[in-house]
Amino acid sequence: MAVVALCVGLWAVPGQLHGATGASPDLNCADFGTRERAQREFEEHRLDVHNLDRDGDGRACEMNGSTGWWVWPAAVVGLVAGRSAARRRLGDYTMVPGLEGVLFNYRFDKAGNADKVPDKVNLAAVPAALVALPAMGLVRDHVMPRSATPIAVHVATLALAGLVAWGATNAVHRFIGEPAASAVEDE
Ligand SMILES: [Ca+2]
Repeated sequence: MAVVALCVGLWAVPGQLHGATGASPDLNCADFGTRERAQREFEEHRLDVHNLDRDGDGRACEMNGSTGWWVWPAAVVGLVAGRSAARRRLGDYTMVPGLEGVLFNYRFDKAGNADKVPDKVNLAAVPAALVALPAMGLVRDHVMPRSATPIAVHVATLALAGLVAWGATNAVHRFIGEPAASAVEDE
């Protein structure tokens, strides 16, 4: 018991000293999951108080992982998956498996012939998902924990984009309506 109390005491005292002096806790590159988050911390202080930029080139924790442009494809996959799941639930169309079902719908004319048409909404998701880059930058730097890794940011991107697409598809269906059975599987 005494040993535990001593350990807790030794661990707690430095924290209390920090609190007493009002200084922020010392941070190292290992405390940051991404170099972008470390960069934001670095830029918040005029001096490099945490010594995150040892070579002094203005870039913090270069050895840390980066979320980079991978947020973009993660958002595209999330948007398409969320929309597809919602449309499947709404019964708008029969899913065509694979990439073909993502890129194309099948529409029947009066004679009953199937017409393959590009899915413009899914195609529009590719440039639209660029919005996720600044948006997820804000989420990563202001909402997620400091230690969130690039994988965690990408999973969050996928989930958020999926939820947005799911909600938007259901809202469009409710307020505007989509053509019923606009696409069915090609026979
Ligand atoms: Ca540096």
